Amino acid sequence: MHISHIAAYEIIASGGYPTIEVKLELSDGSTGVASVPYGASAGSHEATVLIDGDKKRYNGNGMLTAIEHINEILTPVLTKHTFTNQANLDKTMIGIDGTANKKNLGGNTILAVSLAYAKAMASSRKQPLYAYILEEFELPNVRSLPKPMMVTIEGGKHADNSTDLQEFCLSAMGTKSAKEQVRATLEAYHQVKKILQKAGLSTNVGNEGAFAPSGMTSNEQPLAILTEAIAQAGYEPGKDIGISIDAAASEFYTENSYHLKLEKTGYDSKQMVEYYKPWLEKYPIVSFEDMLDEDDWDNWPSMQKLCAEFNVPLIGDDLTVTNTKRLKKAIDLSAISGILIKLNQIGSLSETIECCKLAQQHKLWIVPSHRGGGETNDTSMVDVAVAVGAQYIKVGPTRGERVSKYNRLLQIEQEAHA
Ligand code: 2PG
Ligand code: MG
Repeated sequence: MHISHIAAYEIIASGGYPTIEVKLELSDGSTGVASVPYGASAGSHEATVLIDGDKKRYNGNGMLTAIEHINEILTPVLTKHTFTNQANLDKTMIGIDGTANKKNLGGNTILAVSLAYAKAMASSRKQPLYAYILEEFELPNVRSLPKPMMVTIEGGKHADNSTDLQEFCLSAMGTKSAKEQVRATLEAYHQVKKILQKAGLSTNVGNEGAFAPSGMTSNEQPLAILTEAIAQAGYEPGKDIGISIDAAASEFYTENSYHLKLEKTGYDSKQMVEYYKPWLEKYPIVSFEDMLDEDDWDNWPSMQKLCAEFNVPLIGDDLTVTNTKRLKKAIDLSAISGILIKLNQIGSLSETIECCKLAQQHKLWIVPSHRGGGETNDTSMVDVAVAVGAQYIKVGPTRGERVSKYNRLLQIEQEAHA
């Protein structure tokens, strides 16, 4: 079987700028369509998102160069070869790019083709995407589905005038079905809205469809609101639903100091770790993510040590960027106990799965995630999560490009029972 045709074109992502969609056809007529997202608080060690830079189109954010790369550089090579597996195809594209961060072709360019190929192959084999991934990468078959880590209050780069910390999530707990987990987290989410309204705080939403209230008085306030909402929805905080935080701390770290506007103060790394400690004592915390800067390697191990005392996984995102090299370093330093997975951080399906496999070997939590800059309705991240036996998927609660992920999860569960 070989690739007979690749069509690449711009579509609009949730941030209002274009992204790439690819439709790929195999010689047996099977097709796969995939699109890729981009971040708002992207880590500086991520694969390059190739944009045109032509200020006359979309403020420089067009994708015509990426599309030209697909048409003129990748397609002539990819349609000439027959690939025996996914890794082979991805390696060929990575080789053509020839850089560590995919700066020539763009991680977005390579990933769009990589995922479209995976979907076409899954269709050719009459398999759901997650089953194709399981088989193709010889992954162990994990039976439990990932739980929702639902971004419910957002700030940082995702919303003006809200918290300094980027995300406060409702994370489902226990062993209920995905259907019940989604229901529980959404019921608590609706209570959050009521609590905000009662407190006179706005219920407008940010990039990821989570509430972005202005007028918050501290970065701790959302924790109290979420805890109250869980109980008001009739669930037990810390048993049925808990709270996950993504500080996205690189966004408020400059000149060796973490600047918290709401608290009108700045902290060094050690003080920052101390700042978080009472939250672990007081609230039903399920996980922490990027609580320190992406290059604050010296202090992540003490943050991890503190989290371990409370049995709370510390997840790397901007720190690790779905990159096996950075993950290895984090493991060697005992800096984390979980990893966020974003396919476009590394820029191909094979490298994403390689990273997940390393995380599995070290018994780290795996949490595939949506992106805050511009998402699409593509749901590949959910199939990846199911294939690698992820503990959670991190996705916002509302807006089409977010609920498409939860709906894919529900569909997978439904099909497994059919
Ligand atoms: C994060 C993500 C997703 P962004 O930091 O985890 O919520 O944000 O895509 O903007 O990097
Ligand atoms: Mg993050």
